[in-house]
Amino acid sequence: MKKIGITCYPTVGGSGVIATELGKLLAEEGHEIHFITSQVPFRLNRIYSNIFYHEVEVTNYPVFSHPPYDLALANKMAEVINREKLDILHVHYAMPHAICAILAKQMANHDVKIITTLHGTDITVLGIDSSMKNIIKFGIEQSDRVTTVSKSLAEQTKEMLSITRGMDVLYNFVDEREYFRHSDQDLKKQYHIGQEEKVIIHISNFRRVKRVADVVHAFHRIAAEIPSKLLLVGDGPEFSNTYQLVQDLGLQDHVLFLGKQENVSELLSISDLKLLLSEKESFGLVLLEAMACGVPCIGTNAGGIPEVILHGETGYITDIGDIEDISKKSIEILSNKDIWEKFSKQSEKRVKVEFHSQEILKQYEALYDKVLNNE
Ligand code: GMT
Repeated sequence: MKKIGITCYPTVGGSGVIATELGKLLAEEGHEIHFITSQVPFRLNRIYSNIFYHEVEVTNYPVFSHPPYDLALANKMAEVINREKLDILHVHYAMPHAICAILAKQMANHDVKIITTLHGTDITVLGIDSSMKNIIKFGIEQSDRVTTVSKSLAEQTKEMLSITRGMDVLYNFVDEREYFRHSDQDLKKQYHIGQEEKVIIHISNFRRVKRVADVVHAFHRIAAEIPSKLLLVGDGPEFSNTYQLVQDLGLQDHVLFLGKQENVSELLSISDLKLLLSEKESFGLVLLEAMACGVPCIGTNAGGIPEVILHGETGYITDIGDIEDISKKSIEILSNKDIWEKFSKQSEKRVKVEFHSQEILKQYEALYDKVLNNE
């Protein structure tokens, strides 16, 4: 049994999901888990006797122009390392969590190993910002171990920040108890979608990098050929522009804006195709969620997406922004029952074989053993 501290952004998409689900799986294996975050992670939805939560409280005095979250976090980390005698502090995101962990390690009087998992945005967005580059590099170099969620992210990190140290690639995973194809098709009726209509789904935080407009443009062409509906799940900065585009293209009766949703496996289970057309995507956890529910995916040739979708086996990879190719390939999958069934089955199988949660859990546990044995 190990004592493991976990810090993540508790409300942010994929990285928060992976950090919390990993904490839950580790707790189920008997480890003692201490979440050190600003809010209870949103996926921590039940009581575990060996999961503890330590809230980072940020006090804002009038003399500070910005609340000192980073320092409050480092202080809390040091407090928890000392009091709970943590073996490992596993932080998700270099910025600022790895930096805070390094500071906390220096403040604490109990030895702890720091593991940093890179999820993407701190490298692909902040890594370009010269005011941040050096501190991100410092966080990566000073961590005891660094993991990335795809080979592509490891390569990009090395290239952009001139990192020479080794990094382990540990892929995203899903909880198979939640993500499987539910057979109840009643939801389709509830959304007034005809049984014969095809359902295309996109799930994201509607950031610019997700290129949701491409999803709508591709759907415009698909809907001209195949009776279908588009489910847009999530919310974010590009929501209003997307809404306007749907009106401008006259697609309002075919596009359902569902906002943020919790039980996406039920929505995925009524879906026939998933589109993720991002220009930056270190892995694409939403693809794995779809594949686990037997949904073929079309994704762009960006970041780690080609490590998740096998072109011509579980779905297709297209060039970023190539609407013609995306719609052509979508129509092929949706109109050919044999192709759809083959891709659907192979997607489910791929998730079970390559990304099984127990397998990824084993890889993290092996990494913890190595770091504690100074290997
Ligand atoms: O995709 C986002 O904008 C959210 C972001 C996050 O920080 O939670 O997701 C990142 O981490 C996920 C979990 O490792 C990956 O599956 C996503 O691909 C990655 N997002 C990007 O690289 C844009």
